[in-house]
Amino acid sequence: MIDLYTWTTPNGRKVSIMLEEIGLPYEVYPVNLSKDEQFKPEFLKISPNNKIPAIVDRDGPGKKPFTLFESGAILMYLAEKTGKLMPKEMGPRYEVVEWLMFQMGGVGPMFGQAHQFLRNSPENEAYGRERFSKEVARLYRVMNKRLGESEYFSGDYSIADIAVYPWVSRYEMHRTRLEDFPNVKRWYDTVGNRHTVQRGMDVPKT
Ligand SMILES: N[C@@H](CCC(=O)N[C@@H](CS)C(=O)NCC(=O)O)C(=O)O
Repeated sequence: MIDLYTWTTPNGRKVSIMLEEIGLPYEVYPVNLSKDEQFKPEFLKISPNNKIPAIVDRDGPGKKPFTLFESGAILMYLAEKTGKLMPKEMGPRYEVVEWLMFQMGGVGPMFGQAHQFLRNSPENEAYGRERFSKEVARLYRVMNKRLGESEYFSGDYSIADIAVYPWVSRYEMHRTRLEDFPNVKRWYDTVGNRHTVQRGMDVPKT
Protein backbone atom coordinates (compact mmCIF):
# COMPACT_ATOMS: atom_id res chain seq x y z
CA MET A 1 0.00 0.00 0.00
CA ILE A 2 1.24 3.46 -0.96
CA ASP A 3 0.12 6.58 0.94
CA LEU A 4 -0.05 9.49 -1.51
CA TYR A 5 0.09 13.08 -0.25
CA THR A 6 -1.14 15.24 -3.06
CA TRP A 7 -3.26 18.13 -4.29
CA THR A 8 -5.07 19.11 -7.53
CA THR A 9 -1.90 20.24 -9.33
CA PRO A 10 0.22 18.82 -12.18
CA ASN A 11 3.06 17.61 -9.94
CA GLY A 12 0.63 15.69 -7.77
CA ARG A 13 -1.15 14.18 -10.74
CA LYS A 14 2.04 12.76 -12.19
CA VAL A 15 2.09 10.37 -9.24
CA SER A 16 -1.63 9.52 -9.24
CA ILE A 17 -1.40 8.71 -12.97
CA MET A 18 1.64 6.51 -12.28
CA LEU A 19 -0.16 4.69 -9.47
CA GLU A 20 -3.13 4.06 -11.74
CA GLU A 21 -0.81 2.76 -14.46
CA ILE A 22 1.08 0.30 -12.27
CA GLY A 23 -1.99 -0.83 -10.37
CA LEU A 24 -0.52 -0.67 -6.87
CA PRO A 25 -3.14 0.02 -4.19
CA TYR A 26 -2.91 3.54 -2.79
CA GLU A 27 -4.61 5.79 -0.32
CA VAL A 28 -4.92 9.52 -0.99
CA TYR A 29 -4.20 12.15 1.66
CA PRO A 30 -5.14 15.57 0.24
CA VAL A 31 -2.83 18.40 1.33
CA ASN A 32 -4.83 21.57 0.76
CA LEU A 33 -2.30 24.10 -0.50
CA SER A 34 -4.77 26.98 -0.35
CA LYS A 35 -5.02 26.35 3.40
CA ASP A 36 -1.20 26.09 3.75
CA GLU A 37 -1.47 22.48 4.94
CA GLN A 38 1.92 21.79 3.31
CA PHE A 39 3.52 23.58 6.26
CA LYS A 40 2.03 21.31 8.93
CA PRO A 41 4.78 19.66 11.02
CA GLU A 42 3.45 16.14 10.36
CA PHE A 43 3.63 16.73 6.57
CA LEU A 44 7.11 18.29 6.80
CA LYS A 45 8.38 15.02 8.32
CA ILE A 46 7.52 13.36 5.00
CA SER A 47 8.23 16.27 2.67
CA PRO A 48 10.83 18.62 4.21
CA ASN A 49 10.62 20.99 1.20
CA ASN A 50 6.91 21.63 2.02
CA LYS A 51 5.68 20.58 -1.40
CA ILE A 52 3.42 17.89 -2.75
CA PRO A 53 3.63 15.19 -3.99
CA ALA A 54 5.12 12.84 -1.42
CA ILE A 55 4.58 9.15 -0.74
CA VAL A 56 5.02 6.65 2.03
CA ASP A 57 5.49 3.11 0.77
CA ARG A 58 4.33 1.01 3.70
CA ASP A 59 6.21 -1.93 2.19
CA GLY A 60 9.46 -0.20 1.20
CA PRO A 61 13.01 -1.48 0.88
CA GLY A 62 13.85 -3.95 3.67
CA LYS A 63 10.08 -4.37 4.18
CA LYS A 64 10.07 -1.09 6.11
CA PRO A 65 8.01 2.07 5.52
CA PHE A 66 9.84 4.37 3.11
CA THR A 67 9.09 8.06 2.52
CA LEU A 68 9.91 9.96 -0.64
CA PHE A 69 9.33 13.48 -1.97
CA GLU A 70 10.10 15.06 -5.41
CA SER A 71 7.85 13.75 -8.16
CA GLY A 72 10.70 12.66 -10.46
CA ALA A 73 12.24 10.54 -7.70
CA ILE A 74 8.82 9.06 -6.91
CA LEU A 75 8.18 8.12 -10.56
CA MET A 76 11.58 6.43 -10.81
CA TYR A 77 11.07 4.61 -7.51
CA LEU A 78 7.65 3.27 -8.50
CA ALA A 79 8.94 2.27 -11.95
CA GLU A 80 11.83 0.37 -10.39
CA LYS A 81 9.68 -1.21 -7.70
CA THR A 82 7.25 -2.64 -10.25
CA GLY A 83 9.51 -3.06 -13.32
CA LYS A 84 7.04 -0.94 -15.34
CA LEU A 85 7.25 2.19 -17.52
CA MET A 86 11.04 2.51 -17.50
CA PRO A 87 13.29 0.30 -19.64
CA LYS A 88 15.85 -1.92 -17.89
CA GLU A 89 18.60 -1.60 -20.48
CA MET A 90 20.95 1.28 -19.68
CA GLY A 91 20.76 3.25 -22.96
CA PRO A 92 16.95 3.34 -23.31
CA ARG A 93 16.64 3.82 -19.56
CA TYR A 94 18.72 6.98 -19.58
CA GLU A 95 16.84 8.31 -22.58
CA VAL A 96 13.71 8.14 -20.45
CA VAL A 97 15.55 9.75 -17.53
CA GLU A 98 16.75 12.50 -19.89
CA TRP A 99 13.19 13.47 -20.87
CA LEU A 100 11.99 13.08 -17.29
CA MET A 101 14.67 15.59 -16.23
CA PHE A 102 13.65 17.86 -19.12
CA GLN A 103 10.22 17.94 -17.50
CA MET A 104 11.59 18.38 -13.96
CA GLY A 105 14.05 21.15 -14.82
CA GLY A 106 12.23 22.82 -17.74
CA VAL A 107 8.53 22.19 -18.30
CA GLY A 108 7.51 22.15 -14.62
CA PRO A 109 9.35 25.22 -13.32
CA MET A 110 8.90 27.33 -16.48
CA PHE A 111 5.20 26.57 -17.03
CA GLY A 112 4.70 27.12 -13.30
CA GLN A 113 6.31 30.58 -13.45
CA ALA A 114 4.30 31.45 -16.58
CA HIS A 115 1.09 30.54 -14.73
CA GLN A 116 2.17 32.67 -11.81
CA PHE A 117 2.87 35.79 -13.88
CA LEU A 118 -0.05 35.36 -16.29
CA ARG A 119 -2.63 34.82 -13.58
CA ASN A 120 -1.50 36.64 -10.48
CA SER A 121 0.83 39.47 -11.28
CA PRO A 122 -0.26 43.05 -11.85
CA GLU A 123 -0.36 44.20 -15.46
CA ASN A 124 2.88 46.13 -15.13
CA GLU A 125 4.91 42.98 -14.53
CA ALA A 126 5.38 42.61 -18.26
CA TYR A 127 8.94 41.34 -17.92
CA GLY A 128 7.98 38.14 -16.10
CA ARG A 129 5.06 37.47 -18.42
CA GLU A 130 7.17 37.89 -21.50
CA ARG A 131 10.14 35.93 -20.20
CA PHE A 132 8.16 32.88 -19.14
CA SER A 133 5.72 32.92 -22.06
CA LYS A 134 8.70 32.87 -24.42
CA GLU A 135 10.19 29.98 -22.49
CA VAL A 136 6.87 28.09 -22.64
CA ALA A 137 6.79 28.54 -26.44
CA ARG A 138 10.41 27.43 -26.73
CA LEU A 139 9.72 24.28 -24.69
CA TYR A 140 6.68 23.51 -26.86
CA ARG A 141 8.91 23.76 -29.95
CA VAL A 142 11.38 21.32 -28.37
CA MET A 143 8.54 18.92 -27.53
CA ASN A 144 6.95 19.29 -30.95
CA LYS A 145 10.23 18.40 -32.66
CA ARG A 146 10.82 15.43 -30.38
CA LEU A 147 7.29 14.12 -30.81
CA GLY A 148 7.65 14.47 -34.57
CA GLU A 149 10.54 12.00 -34.41
CA SER A 150 9.20 9.68 -31.73
CA GLU A 151 5.70 8.50 -30.83
CA TYR A 152 6.34 9.11 -27.14
CA PHE A 153 9.13 11.09 -25.47
CA SER A 154 11.36 8.05 -25.41
CA GLY A 155 10.56 4.68 -26.96
CA ASP A 156 7.34 3.30 -25.52
CA TYR A 157 4.99 5.21 -23.22
CA SER A 158 6.98 5.82 -20.01
CA ILE A 159 7.37 7.89 -16.86
CA ALA A 160 8.67 10.73 -19.08
CA ASP A 161 5.23 11.01 -20.74
CA ILE A 162 3.50 10.74 -17.37
CA ALA A 163 5.64 13.61 -16.05
CA VAL A 164 4.87 15.98 -18.94
CA TYR A 165 1.16 15.23 -19.52
CA PRO A 166 -0.42 17.03 -16.51
CA TRP A 167 1.61 20.16 -17.31
CA VAL A 168 0.52 20.24 -20.96
CA SER A 169 -3.06 19.73 -19.76
CA ARG A 170 -2.83 23.29 -18.40
CA TYR A 171 -2.24 24.68 -21.92
CA GLU A 172 -5.04 27.23 -21.57
CA MET A 173 -3.52 28.58 -18.38
CA HIS A 174 -0.21 29.23 -20.17
CA ARG A 175 -2.13 30.56 -23.20
CA THR A 176 -0.96 28.00 -25.72
CA ARG A 177 -2.92 26.69 -28.68
CA LEU A 178 -2.15 22.99 -29.07
CA GLU A 179 -3.11 23.27 -32.77
CA ASP A 180 0.11 25.28 -33.22
CA PHE A 181 2.10 22.22 -32.09
CA PRO A 182 0.48 19.32 -33.97
CA ASN A 183 2.88 16.62 -32.77
CA VAL A 184 2.31 17.63 -29.15
CA LYS A 185 -1.44 17.61 -29.82
CA ARG A 186 -1.31 14.11 -31.33
CA TRP A 187 0.66 12.85 -28.31
CA TYR A 188 -1.59 14.71 -25.83
CA ASP A 189 -4.73 13.15 -27.31
CA THR A 190 -3.20 9.66 -27.32
CA VAL A 191 -2.03 9.85 -23.71
CA GLY A 192 -5.27 11.51 -22.60
CA ASN A 193 -7.29 8.61 -24.02
CA ARG A 194 -5.80 6.19 -21.51
CA HIS A 195 -8.33 5.37 -18.78
CA THR A 196 -5.51 5.19 -16.25
CA VAL A 197 -4.51 8.76 -17.11
CA GLN A 198 -8.11 9.95 -16.85
CA ARG A 199 -8.44 8.33 -13.42
CA GLY A 200 -5.10 9.73 -12.23
CA MET A 201 -6.08 13.24 -13.36
CA ASP A 202 -9.17 13.01 -11.14
CA VAL A 203 -7.10 12.73 -7.92
CA PRO A 204 -7.62 14.05 -5.34
CA LYS A 205 -11.36 14.37 -5.47
CA THR A 206 -12.25 17.66 -3.79
N1 LIG B 1 10.10 19.68 -7.89
C1 LIG B 1 8.93 19.38 -7.10
C2 LIG B 1 7.95 20.51 -7.23
C3 LIG B 1 6.72 20.27 -6.39
C4 LIG B 1 5.83 21.50 -6.33
O1 LIG B 1 6.18 22.58 -6.83
N2 LIG B 1 4.65 21.34 -5.71
C5 LIG B 1 3.74 22.44 -5.54
C6 LIG B 1 2.38 22.10 -6.11
S1 LIG B 1 2.48 21.66 -7.84
C7 LIG B 1 3.58 22.71 -4.04
O2 LIG B 1 3.44 21.81 -3.26
N3 LIG B 1 3.59 24.01 -3.65
C8 LIG B 1 3.39 24.39 -2.30
C9 LIG B 1 4.38 25.42 -1.83
O3 LIG B 1 5.29 25.77 -2.59
O4 LIG B 1 4.26 25.87 -0.68
C10 LIG B 1 8.32 18.06 -7.58
O5 LIG B 1 8.34 17.83 -8.80
O6 LIG B 1 7.83 17.28 -6.75
